[in-house]
Amino acid sequence: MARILITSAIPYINGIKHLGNLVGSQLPADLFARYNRARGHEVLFICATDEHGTPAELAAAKVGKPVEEYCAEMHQVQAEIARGFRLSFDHFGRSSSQRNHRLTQHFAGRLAANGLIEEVSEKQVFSIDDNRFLPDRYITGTCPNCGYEAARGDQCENCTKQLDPTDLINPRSSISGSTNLEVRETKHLFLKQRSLRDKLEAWIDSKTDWPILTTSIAKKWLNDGDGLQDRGITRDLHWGVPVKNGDQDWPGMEGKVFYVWFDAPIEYIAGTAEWADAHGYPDSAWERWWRTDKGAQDVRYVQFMGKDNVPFHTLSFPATIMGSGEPWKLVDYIKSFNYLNYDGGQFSTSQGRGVFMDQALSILPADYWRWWLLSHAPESADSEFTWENFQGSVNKDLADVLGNLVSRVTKFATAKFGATVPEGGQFGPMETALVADLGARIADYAAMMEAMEVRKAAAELRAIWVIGNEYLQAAAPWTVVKTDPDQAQAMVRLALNLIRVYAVLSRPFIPDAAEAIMAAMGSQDWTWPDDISAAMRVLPPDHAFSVPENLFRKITDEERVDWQARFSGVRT
Ligand code: B3M
Ligand code: ZN
Repeated sequence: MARILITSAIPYINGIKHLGNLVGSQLPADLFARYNRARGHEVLFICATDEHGTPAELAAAKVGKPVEEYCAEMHQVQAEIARGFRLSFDHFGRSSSQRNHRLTQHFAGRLAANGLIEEVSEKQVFSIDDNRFLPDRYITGTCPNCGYEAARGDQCENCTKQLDPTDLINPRSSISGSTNLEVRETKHLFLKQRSLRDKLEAWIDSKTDWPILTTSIAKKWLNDGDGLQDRGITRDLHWGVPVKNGDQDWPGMEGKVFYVWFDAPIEYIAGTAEWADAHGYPDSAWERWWRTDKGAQDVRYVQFMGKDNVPFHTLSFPATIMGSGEPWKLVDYIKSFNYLNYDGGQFSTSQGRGVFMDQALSILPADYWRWWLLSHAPESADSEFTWENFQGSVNKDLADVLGNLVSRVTKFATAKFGATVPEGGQFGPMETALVADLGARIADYAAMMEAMEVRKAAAELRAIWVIGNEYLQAAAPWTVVKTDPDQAQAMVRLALNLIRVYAVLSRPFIPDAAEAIMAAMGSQDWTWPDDISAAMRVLPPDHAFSVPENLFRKITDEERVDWQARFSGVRT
């Protein structure tokens, strides 16, 4: 039994995530967690909401709520939707927790003690009417290059020129529109990542088994242009982790907070501590996952994220960990994803384009989405959601292949032999061949799951469903029953056992359907079919089963057209 720590990138608090966010981190992480639990490993799966930063402050202001209250509410909303998608987090924490405050301050203190923090004075735009410093992208003005009037302080959207806020003509605050701005001097802490560059490079080079998507992004940031830059880890904001050196005040840093990307990954650790607190466990319970001096040397730690998050996880967060000089666990494997596009364009949170997690659940059960998203995960390249493709996959894979097999077998068996597993006959050559084929395919499926090849694993699972259908087609118990009822009984007995095995194998992808199938089989035996011959005899003669109701329904053309229209515009 191995010990596996799994984290998913923690979603921002402001707003509900779309399906592209889901398939790029939380959902494949859940698949991997469920698979490893099914194999009997000790799994800890941690996620959280990422609550700090200007977007959270502004979203709260927009709805007229104190930011603490807004975050508490949105955390509940996101937790509820995660439950709806059956994301099996052991803990869904909050980066605003006291645990994260203390750990973030602790790490900053360690980095300072190790000479890795520099205090830098900068000039930044201050909005007198908003009474705050403005991050570059919250300053709007006319582009000096193309004359576009709504250019942002970091970049002009129109001509793509990178800008400095002081380049803008007629600059104004994007928050209030106020032009009452001035440039003020402010002091910030910088993490001297540059001095950790060689160590980081050696570490990344040692990860020869990582996906190319992950290492290529890391390498690009290590080597491009001037190479790895030192990084400001504090901000002039009100909402965040107050800047402290461990539990001591940091002179000159009063009223400032840590940058959201400094504290967010630390929440992986803090979230694990929150998990222990929630269960009343001592600190040793979470430290054995994170401290290599306290048990975590045996842990395999895997992270899941979209490609835009890779630099922070391959460079910045490891720099924090390494720079602390303490024996914290570094990630062992980073599974990253490309983007999922939506019907000819991009999903966009800011523009409300695409299907969002709450909307998805309001029209169809979680399993339908889980199956489509995972079987089309954007691994080797970006992938695209279209309603036609979604309808096709759900109707074929789930309804025609899996659902149809289950209902056909259980209905036929009930009609001919009653609602218990029939006892007659012996397995013949056809059954022996199926069992052998299954054994080989289950091994392939397991290998793909272990390698986190999500699409290939889905394809293997589908192939396992298909060979069951092919067997039934060839064996044709509904014909055989007329001439050799004993033989038909043996076929049905095998098929019922096959259905239970399908429940076990399919559960990481489609947990609700798998549980419904298992319940219909009158079993709770979720043992992985390592010994496939034995697995095909788990339901003995006379064992009672039932016909599961409405496992999957088909998506009609009418629905498809309706949804396509409904989700074509912009969410308000
Ligand atoms: N919240 C960005 C995102 O949701 C960010 C991830 C943090 S992971 C520590 O894509
Ligand atoms: Zn421009």
